[in-house]
Amino acid sequence: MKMVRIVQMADTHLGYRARRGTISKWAIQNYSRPYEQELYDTFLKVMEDVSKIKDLDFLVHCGDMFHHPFLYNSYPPPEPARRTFKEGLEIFFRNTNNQVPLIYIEGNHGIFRGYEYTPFESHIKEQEFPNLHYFKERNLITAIKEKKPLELDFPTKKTRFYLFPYFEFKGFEIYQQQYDNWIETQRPPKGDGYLNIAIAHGSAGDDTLHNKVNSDDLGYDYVALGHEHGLKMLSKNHFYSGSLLPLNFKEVLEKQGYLIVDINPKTKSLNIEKVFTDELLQRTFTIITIKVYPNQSSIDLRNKIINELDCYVNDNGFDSKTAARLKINFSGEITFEKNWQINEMMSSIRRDCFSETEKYNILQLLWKILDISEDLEDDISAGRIQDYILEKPDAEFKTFVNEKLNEEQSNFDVDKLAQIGMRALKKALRNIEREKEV
Ligand SMILES: [Mn+2]
Repeated sequence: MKMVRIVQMADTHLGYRARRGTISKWAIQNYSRPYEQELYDTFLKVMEDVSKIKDLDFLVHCGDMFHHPFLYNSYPPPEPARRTFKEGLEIFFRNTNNQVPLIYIEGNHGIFRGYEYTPFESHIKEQEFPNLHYFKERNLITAIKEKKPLELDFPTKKTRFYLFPYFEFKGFEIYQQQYDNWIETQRPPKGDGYLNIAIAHGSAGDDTLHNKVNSDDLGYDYVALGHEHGLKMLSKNHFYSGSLLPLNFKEVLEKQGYLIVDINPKTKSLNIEKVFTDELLQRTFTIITIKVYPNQSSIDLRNKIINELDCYVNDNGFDSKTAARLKINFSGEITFEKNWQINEMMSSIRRDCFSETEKYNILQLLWKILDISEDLEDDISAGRIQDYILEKPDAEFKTFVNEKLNEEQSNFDVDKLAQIGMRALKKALRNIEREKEV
């Protein structure tokens, strides 16, 4: 029995540039920054490699092709990002002779909010790529309005895709209800011999993935996910492929890559091969830990830091292709004075590194000061904050709302209001957690 073979990739974030604490150097003068260029190179290599995979039936990209625009930043992707994207498509379709469909759903990055026009459309014409199947937020909204599924059928391969472009359906009650109703149209028919595959951009972690997609509720044979940047298995048939390379220091601790998914159309059994593209990284991208002691002299501490950075001294000096991205975590017992001293010292060391480009091969140098005493009290997890501030946030909030409404003698649905309040609280707690993550 011939397997159906799908390659899953996601979160390419073309146009991403490492900014904070980076040296002011280009990869190509006035064109691309060093890490930005490395992402382009990696993407093109991956498109080349993937297009040569034998017996490939589908290439699926689960969203966030471009990094910009994002949220309230409405700048389009930089020109090199759009060029790279187009080149990637050309490589793929040329090498596959236009025979392999590329299915793309939009994520939360690289979209002009509130506009129907997308960066995809601003750079390529759909008719140039007859086997590109592109689903944007607008397609989803139309499907919801018309109460129709958003799906793509390939009868000759007996394979059907259900598309879930990114959508903040939880932002407003009215959306959530409509989405809840609509999602039932995304339930595959039973026993028609098709493989049913979902493609979604979102995550349960930030409430952007519907519970029915996150679970086995709808009975898909495979769920290809984007949004989380680490390659990971969520369940036996739910996978994030992750980005191609880590973008920030948090992501350095994860793996990234793409997945070659083989599905047996009869038994629906899966065989999943992970291809780790983070191993293609040309530069050191790492977190260094330095322990600080209470009565350590500043000369001693300075030497320790310089010692670490000496690993990145290069005979040829700065090289945009291999220059390191470094973050130093200072831990130990750090007094207020020491804290100030470290900041001062690191600023001057970074200045030196960045001005001695004939010596240091460093692209980015960041630091973070973790105080031991802070570590002890730093567990601002949702659970903890609820413990400290409110014992039973929902009940106490309900009492509070009830009292207020009684005072005003107004007549609202207390349960509804309490629900809204709890949602606001949870959102606030998530924001606290996110701020911690840098
Ligand atoms: Mn995303």
